[in-house]
Amino acid sequence: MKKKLGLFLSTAILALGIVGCGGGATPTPETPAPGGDTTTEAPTEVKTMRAGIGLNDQHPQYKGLVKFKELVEEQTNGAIIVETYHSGQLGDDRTMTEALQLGSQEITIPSTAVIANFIPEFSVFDIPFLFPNEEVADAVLGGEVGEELLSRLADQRLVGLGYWENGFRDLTNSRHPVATVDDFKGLKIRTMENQLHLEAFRALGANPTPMAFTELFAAMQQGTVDGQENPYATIYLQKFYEVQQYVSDTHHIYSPWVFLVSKSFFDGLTPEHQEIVTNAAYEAGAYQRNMNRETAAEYLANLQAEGMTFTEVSPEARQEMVDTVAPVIEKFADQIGRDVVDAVFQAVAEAQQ
Ligand code: KDG
Repeated sequence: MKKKLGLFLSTAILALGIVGCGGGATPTPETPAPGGDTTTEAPTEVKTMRAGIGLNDQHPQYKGLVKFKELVEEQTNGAIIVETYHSGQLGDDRTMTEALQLGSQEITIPSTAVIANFIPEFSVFDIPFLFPNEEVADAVLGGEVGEELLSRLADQRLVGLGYWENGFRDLTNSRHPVATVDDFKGLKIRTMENQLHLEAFRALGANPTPMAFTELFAAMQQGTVDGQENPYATIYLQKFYEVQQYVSDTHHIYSPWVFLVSKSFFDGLTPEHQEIVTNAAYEAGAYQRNMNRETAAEYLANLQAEGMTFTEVSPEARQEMVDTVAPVIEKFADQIGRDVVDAVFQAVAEAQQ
Protein backbone atom coordinates (compact mmCIF):
# COMPACT_ATOMS: atom_id res chain seq x y z
CA MET A 1 0.00 0.00 0.00
CA LYS A 2 2.90 2.31 -0.58
CA LYS A 3 2.33 3.81 -4.00
CA LYS A 4 1.69 7.53 -3.96
CA LEU A 5 -0.30 9.79 -6.25
CA GLY A 6 2.92 11.31 -7.63
CA LEU A 7 4.14 7.93 -8.81
CA PHE A 8 0.75 7.12 -10.26
CA LEU A 9 0.58 10.39 -12.16
CA SER A 10 4.09 10.18 -13.50
CA THR A 11 3.35 6.63 -14.70
CA ALA A 12 0.20 7.86 -16.42
CA ILE A 13 2.08 10.79 -17.92
CA LEU A 14 4.80 8.53 -19.32
CA ALA A 15 2.37 6.02 -20.77
CA LEU A 16 1.62 6.35 -24.48
CA GLY A 17 -1.95 6.21 -25.65
CA ILE A 18 -4.41 7.06 -28.36
CA VAL A 19 -5.97 10.50 -28.43
CA GLY A 20 -9.75 10.35 -28.00
CA CYS A 21 -11.04 13.43 -29.73
CA GLY A 22 -14.70 13.02 -28.89
CA GLY A 23 -17.34 13.03 -31.61
CA GLY A 24 -19.99 10.40 -32.28
CA ALA A 25 -23.76 10.63 -31.91
CA THR A 26 -24.41 12.06 -28.45
CA PRO A 27 -27.19 14.26 -27.12
CA THR A 28 -26.69 18.03 -27.12
CA PRO A 29 -24.51 19.09 -24.18
CA GLU A 30 -26.14 21.10 -21.38
CA THR A 31 -23.44 23.74 -21.20
CA PRO A 32 -22.31 25.60 -24.32
CA ALA A 33 -18.73 25.54 -25.53
CA PRO A 34 -16.86 28.67 -24.35
CA GLY A 35 -16.54 31.70 -26.53
CA GLY A 36 -12.87 31.66 -25.58
CA ASP A 37 -10.54 34.59 -25.26
CA THR A 38 -10.63 36.25 -28.67
CA THR A 39 -7.45 38.17 -27.96
CA THR A 40 -5.45 34.97 -27.57
CA GLU A 41 -4.42 32.66 -30.35
CA ALA A 42 -6.91 29.86 -30.99
CA PRO A 43 -5.59 26.37 -30.21
CA THR A 44 -4.57 24.34 -33.25
CA GLU A 45 -6.19 21.14 -32.03
CA VAL A 46 -9.26 21.15 -29.82
CA LYS A 47 -10.06 18.07 -27.76
CA THR A 48 -13.51 17.38 -26.40
CA MET A 49 -14.25 15.64 -23.12
CA ARG A 50 -17.80 14.33 -22.81
CA ALA A 51 -18.70 14.17 -19.12
CA GLY A 52 -21.84 12.30 -18.07
CA ILE A 53 -23.46 11.72 -14.67
CA GLY A 54 -26.64 10.04 -13.43
CA LEU A 55 -27.97 12.89 -11.29
CA ASN A 56 -29.80 15.97 -12.57
CA ASP A 57 -28.51 19.46 -13.26
CA GLN A 58 -29.64 20.81 -9.86
CA HIS A 59 -27.38 18.46 -7.95
CA PRO A 60 -24.04 19.56 -6.41
CA GLN A 61 -22.42 16.81 -8.51
CA TYR A 62 -23.44 18.59 -11.71
CA LYS A 63 -22.45 21.99 -10.30
CA GLY A 64 -19.03 20.54 -9.51
CA LEU A 65 -18.79 19.27 -13.06
CA VAL A 66 -19.58 22.73 -14.42
CA LYS A 67 -16.83 24.12 -12.17
CA PHE A 68 -14.43 21.53 -13.65
CA LYS A 69 -15.46 22.59 -17.15
CA GLU A 70 -14.80 26.27 -16.39
CA LEU A 71 -11.37 25.56 -14.91
CA VAL A 72 -10.23 23.29 -17.76
CA GLU A 73 -11.49 25.46 -20.59
CA GLU A 74 -10.02 28.61 -19.10
CA GLN A 75 -6.67 27.11 -18.19
CA THR A 76 -6.18 25.34 -21.53
CA ASN A 77 -7.35 28.46 -23.36
CA GLY A 78 -10.07 26.42 -25.04
CA ALA A 79 -7.77 23.63 -26.22
CA ILE A 80 -9.90 21.21 -24.18
CA ILE A 81 -13.66 21.58 -24.28
CA VAL A 82 -15.82 19.83 -21.67
CA GLU A 83 -19.37 18.91 -22.67
CA THR A 84 -21.56 18.15 -19.65
CA TYR A 85 -24.47 15.69 -19.61
CA HIS A 86 -26.71 14.88 -16.61
CA SER A 87 -29.67 12.64 -15.70
CA GLY A 88 -28.17 9.59 -17.41
CA GLN A 89 -28.31 11.28 -20.85
CA LEU A 90 -25.23 9.24 -21.82
CA GLY A 91 -26.41 6.08 -20.03
CA ASP A 92 -26.35 4.63 -16.52
CA ASP A 93 -23.25 4.67 -14.32
CA ARG A 94 -22.03 1.22 -15.35
CA THR A 95 -22.58 1.83 -19.07
CA MET A 96 -20.73 5.15 -18.89
CA THR A 97 -17.80 3.53 -17.05
CA GLU A 98 -17.60 0.90 -19.80
CA ALA A 99 -17.70 3.68 -22.41
CA LEU A 100 -14.65 5.23 -20.73
CA GLN A 101 -12.83 1.90 -21.01
CA LEU A 102 -13.69 1.77 -24.70
CA GLY A 103 -12.64 5.38 -25.21
CA SER A 104 -16.07 6.43 -26.49
CA GLN A 105 -16.70 8.78 -23.51
CA GLU A 106 -14.11 10.71 -21.51
CA ILE A 107 -15.49 11.43 -18.00
CA THR A 108 -17.97 10.00 -15.52
CA ILE A 109 -18.26 10.21 -11.73
CA PRO A 110 -19.81 7.00 -10.40
CA SER A 111 -20.07 5.78 -6.86
CA THR A 112 -17.39 3.37 -5.63
CA ALA A 113 -20.21 0.79 -5.32
CA VAL A 114 -20.40 0.72 -9.13
CA ILE A 115 -16.61 0.72 -9.58
CA ALA A 116 -16.44 -2.38 -7.37
CA ASN A 117 -17.93 -4.31 -10.32
CA PHE A 118 -14.66 -3.56 -12.17
CA ILE A 119 -12.21 -3.61 -9.24
CA PRO A 120 -13.56 -5.57 -6.22
CA GLU A 121 -11.25 -3.77 -3.77
CA PHE A 122 -13.35 -0.60 -4.15
CA SER A 123 -16.13 -2.37 -2.25
CA VAL A 124 -14.16 -1.63 0.90
CA PHE A 125 -15.97 1.73 0.89
CA ASP A 126 -19.32 -0.08 0.78
CA ILE A 127 -18.77 -1.50 4.24
CA PRO A 128 -21.74 -0.20 6.22
CA PHE A 129 -21.01 2.24 9.04
CA LEU A 130 -17.30 2.40 8.05
CA PHE A 131 -16.86 6.16 8.38
CA PRO A 132 -18.26 7.84 11.53
CA ASN A 133 -18.16 11.29 9.96
CA GLU A 134 -17.04 13.24 6.89
CA GLU A 135 -13.70 14.30 8.41
CA VAL A 136 -12.65 10.68 8.79
CA ALA A 137 -13.81 9.95 5.23
CA ASP A 138 -11.68 12.87 3.97
CA ALA A 139 -8.61 11.63 5.85
CA VAL A 140 -8.92 8.04 4.59
CA LEU A 141 -9.88 8.80 0.99
CA GLY A 142 -7.25 11.53 0.66
CA GLY A 143 -4.64 9.40 2.41
CA GLU A 144 -2.35 6.63 1.25
CA VAL A 145 -4.92 3.84 0.98
CA GLY A 146 -7.40 6.03 -0.92
CA GLU A 147 -4.75 7.10 -3.43
CA GLU A 148 -3.39 3.58 -3.78
CA LEU A 149 -6.85 2.30 -4.74
CA LEU A 150 -7.13 5.02 -7.38
CA SER A 151 -3.87 3.82 -8.93
CA ARG A 152 -5.45 0.36 -9.47
CA LEU A 153 -7.91 1.87 -11.94
CA ALA A 154 -5.19 1.95 -14.62
CA ASP A 155 -5.54 -1.85 -15.00
CA GLN A 156 -9.12 -1.22 -16.10
CA ARG A 157 -8.17 1.47 -18.63
CA LEU A 158 -9.41 4.18 -16.27
CA VAL A 159 -7.74 7.08 -14.50
CA GLY A 160 -9.09 8.18 -11.10
CA LEU A 161 -8.60 11.88 -10.39
CA GLY A 162 -9.71 11.95 -6.79
CA TYR A 163 -12.81 11.30 -4.75
CA TRP A 164 -15.89 13.47 -4.86
CA GLU A 165 -18.71 13.15 -2.31
CA ASN A 166 -22.07 11.48 -2.76
CA GLY A 167 -22.42 11.44 1.04
CA PHE A 168 -24.11 9.55 3.84
CA ARG A 169 -26.95 7.44 2.53
CA ASP A 170 -30.35 7.52 4.24
CA LEU A 171 -33.35 5.26 3.79
CA THR A 172 -36.70 6.31 2.34
CA ASN A 173 -39.82 4.21 1.74
CA SER A 174 -43.52 4.43 1.03
CA ARG A 175 -44.76 2.01 3.71
CA HIS A 176 -43.84 2.93 7.27
CA PRO A 177 -41.32 4.77 9.47
CA VAL A 178 -38.02 2.91 9.91
CA ALA A 179 -36.49 3.37 13.35
CA THR A 180 -35.06 -0.08 14.18
CA VAL A 181 -33.79 -3.24 12.49
CA ASP A 182 -37.27 -4.77 12.84
CA ASP A 183 -38.71 -2.05 10.61
CA PHE A 184 -36.61 -3.19 7.61
CA LYS A 185 -38.48 -6.51 7.50
CA GLY A 186 -40.02 -7.23 4.13
CA LEU A 187 -39.37 -3.78 2.63
CA LYS A 188 -38.54 -3.98 -1.07
CA ILE A 189 -35.49 -1.74 -1.28
CA ARG A 190 -33.66 -0.72 -4.46
CA THR A 191 -29.90 -0.88 -3.95
CA MET A 192 -27.03 0.06 -6.22
CA GLU A 193 -25.67 -2.82 -8.29
CA ASN A 194 -23.29 -4.04 -5.60
CA GLN A 195 -23.18 -7.42 -3.84
CA LEU A 196 -22.18 -6.05 -0.45
CA HIS A 197 -25.11 -3.63 -0.42
CA LEU A 198 -27.49 -6.43 -1.38
CA GLU A 199 -26.29 -8.75 1.38
CA ALA A 200 -26.29 -6.01 4.00
CA PHE A 201 -29.94 -5.20 3.27
CA ARG A 202 -30.81 -8.90 3.29
CA ALA A 203 -29.16 -9.23 6.70
CA LEU A 204 -31.33 -6.36 7.94
CA GLY A 205 -34.42 -8.31 6.83
CA ALA A 206 -35.24 -6.23 3.74
CA ASN A 207 -35.93 -7.60 0.28
CA PRO A 208 -33.33 -5.75 -1.85
CA THR A 209 -33.31 -5.38 -5.65
CA PRO A 210 -30.26 -4.06 -7.54
CA MET A 211 -31.13 -1.46 -10.16
CA ALA A 212 -29.50 1.34 -12.13
CA PHE A 213 -30.23 4.80 -10.79
CA THR A 214 -31.81 5.79 -14.10
CA GLU A 215 -34.65 3.29 -13.47
CA LEU A 216 -35.25 4.13 -9.83
CA PHE A 217 -37.89 6.87 -9.92
CA ALA A 218 -40.21 4.87 -12.17
CA ALA A 219 -39.71 1.76 -10.01
CA MET A 220 -40.82 3.67 -6.90
CA GLN A 221 -43.68 5.31 -8.75
CA GLN A 222 -44.96 1.97 -10.06
CA GLY A 223 -44.47 0.26 -6.68
CA THR A 224 -41.91 -2.23 -8.01
CA VAL A 225 -39.89 -1.20 -4.96
CA ASP A 226 -41.05 0.30 -1.65
CA GLY A 227 -37.95 2.34 -1.07
CA GLN A 228 -34.36 3.27 -1.74
CA GLU A 229 -31.39 4.86 -0.01
CA ASN A 230 -29.48 7.96 -1.03
CA PRO A 231 -28.21 11.20 0.52
CA TYR A 232 -30.74 13.96 1.29
CA ALA A 233 -29.52 16.04 -1.66
CA THR A 234 -30.48 13.30 -4.10
CA ILE A 235 -33.76 12.49 -2.36
CA TYR A 236 -34.78 16.14 -2.55
CA LEU A 237 -33.35 17.26 -5.88
CA GLN A 238 -34.55 14.15 -7.74
CA LYS A 239 -38.02 14.77 -6.22
CA PHE A 240 -38.24 11.36 -4.57
CA TYR A 241 -40.62 12.96 -2.04
CA GLU A 242 -43.28 12.74 -4.75
CA VAL A 243 -43.25 8.94 -4.48
CA GLN A 244 -41.84 8.32 -0.97
CA GLN A 245 -43.42 9.10 2.41
CA TYR A 246 -40.84 8.19 5.09
CA VAL A 247 -37.20 9.18 5.52
CA SER A 248 -34.87 7.96 8.30
CA ASP A 249 -31.34 9.16 9.12
CA THR A 250 -29.89 5.67 8.88
CA HIS A 251 -26.58 7.11 7.59
CA HIS A 252 -25.66 3.46 6.91
CA ILE A 253 -22.99 4.09 4.25
CA TYR A 254 -20.79 7.03 3.33
CA SER A 255 -20.78 6.88 -0.44
CA PRO A 256 -17.74 8.32 -2.26
CA TRP A 257 -17.66 9.10 -5.98
CA VAL A 258 -14.55 8.75 -8.09
CA PHE A 259 -13.81 11.27 -10.84
CA LEU A 260 -12.99 8.88 -13.70
CA VAL A 261 -11.30 9.73 -16.98
CA SER A 262 -10.81 7.38 -19.92
CA LYS A 263 -7.16 6.27 -19.79
CA SER A 264 -6.74 6.25 -23.55
CA PHE A 265 -7.86 9.89 -23.65
CA PHE A 266 -5.79 10.96 -20.64
CA ASP A 267 -2.64 9.28 -21.96
CA GLY A 268 -3.03 11.21 -25.21
CA LEU A 269 -2.89 14.61 -23.47
CA THR A 270 0.31 16.62 -23.10
CA PRO A 271 1.83 16.55 -19.59
CA GLU A 272 0.75 20.17 -19.17
CA HIS A 273 -2.87 19.38 -20.04
CA GLN A 274 -2.82 16.28 -17.83
CA GLU A 275 -1.81 18.49 -14.93
CA ILE A 276 -4.54 21.04 -15.65
CA VAL A 277 -7.22 18.31 -15.89
CA THR A 278 -5.94 16.62 -12.72
CA ASN A 279 -5.82 19.81 -10.67
CA ALA A 280 -9.24 20.91 -11.95
CA ALA A 281 -10.79 17.58 -10.91
CA TYR A 282 -9.38 17.97 -7.39
CA GLU A 283 -10.39 21.64 -7.11
CA ALA A 284 -13.90 21.06 -8.43
CA GLY A 285 -14.17 18.06 -6.08
CA ALA A 286 -13.43 20.26 -3.05
CA TYR A 287 -16.01 22.78 -4.30
CA GLN A 288 -18.62 20.03 -4.75
CA ARG A 289 -17.90 18.50 -1.32
CA ASN A 290 -18.33 21.86 0.41
CA MET A 291 -21.59 22.52 -1.39
CA ASN A 292 -22.87 19.07 -0.37
CA ARG A 293 -22.08 19.69 3.28
CA GLU A 294 -23.51 23.19 3.35
CA THR A 295 -26.84 22.10 1.86
CA ALA A 296 -27.56 18.70 3.51
CA ALA A 297 -29.54 20.07 6.50
CA GLU A 298 -31.52 22.39 4.21
CA TYR A 299 -32.47 19.48 1.95
CA LEU A 300 -33.72 17.42 4.91
CA ALA A 301 -35.84 20.39 6.03
CA ASN A 302 -37.17 20.72 2.48
CA LEU A 303 -38.15 17.04 2.46
CA GLN A 304 -40.19 17.56 5.61
CA ALA A 305 -41.73 20.71 4.14
CA GLU A 306 -42.77 18.58 1.15
CA GLY A 307 -44.66 16.32 3.59
CA MET A 308 -42.22 13.49 4.25
CA THR A 309 -42.16 12.02 7.77
CA PHE A 310 -38.67 12.11 9.27
CA THR A 311 -37.55 9.42 11.75
CA GLU A 312 -34.40 9.81 13.80
CA VAL A 313 -32.51 6.57 14.42
CA SER A 314 -31.41 6.34 18.08
CA PRO A 315 -27.76 5.44 18.92
CA GLU A 316 -29.01 2.09 20.34
CA ALA A 317 -30.98 1.26 17.19
CA ARG A 318 -28.02 2.21 15.00
CA GLN A 319 -25.74 -0.03 17.06
CA GLU A 320 -28.20 -2.89 16.47
CA MET A 321 -27.91 -2.22 12.72
CA VAL A 322 -24.11 -2.22 13.00
CA ASP A 323 -24.18 -5.58 14.82
CA THR A 324 -26.67 -7.08 12.35
CA VAL A 325 -24.53 -6.35 9.28
CA ALA A 326 -21.18 -7.25 10.92
CA PRO A 327 -21.20 -10.88 9.64
CA VAL A 328 -21.67 -9.60 6.08
CA ILE A 329 -18.47 -7.55 6.34
CA GLU A 330 -16.57 -10.63 7.53
CA LYS A 331 -18.01 -12.66 4.65
CA PHE A 332 -16.87 -10.10 2.05
CA ALA A 333 -13.44 -9.34 3.53
CA ASP A 334 -11.65 -12.03 1.46
CA GLN A 335 -13.41 -10.98 -1.73
CA ILE A 336 -12.42 -7.34 -1.20
CA GLY A 337 -8.92 -8.30 -0.07
CA ARG A 338 -7.93 -8.59 3.60
CA ASP A 339 -4.93 -6.27 3.11
CA VAL A 340 -7.19 -3.50 1.77
CA VAL A 341 -9.85 -4.02 4.46
CA ASP A 342 -7.20 -3.97 7.21
CA ALA A 343 -5.49 -0.89 5.74
CA VAL A 344 -8.79 1.00 5.57
CA PHE A 345 -9.83 0.07 9.11
CA GLN A 346 -6.40 1.12 10.34
CA ALA A 347 -6.65 4.44 8.49
CA VAL A 348 -10.10 5.00 10.02
CA ALA A 349 -8.69 4.32 13.51
CA GLU A 350 -5.74 6.67 12.91
CA ALA A 351 -8.01 9.42 11.62
CA GLN A 352 -10.02 9.28 14.84
CA GLN A 353 -7.00 9.64 17.14
O1 KDG B 1 -23.98 10.33 -11.10
C1 KDG B 1 -23.83 9.39 -10.09
C2 KDG B 1 -25.17 8.89 -9.67
O2 KDG B 1 -25.79 8.29 -10.77
C3 KDG B 1 -25.13 7.90 -8.54
O3 KDG B 1 -24.16 8.21 -7.60
C4 KDG B 1 -26.48 7.83 -7.90
O4 KDG B 1 -25.89 7.15 -5.69
C5 KDG B 1 -26.49 6.90 -6.71
C6 KDG B 1 -27.31 5.69 -6.84
O5 KDG B 1 -28.02 5.42 -5.88
O6 KDG B 1 -27.24 5.01 -7.86
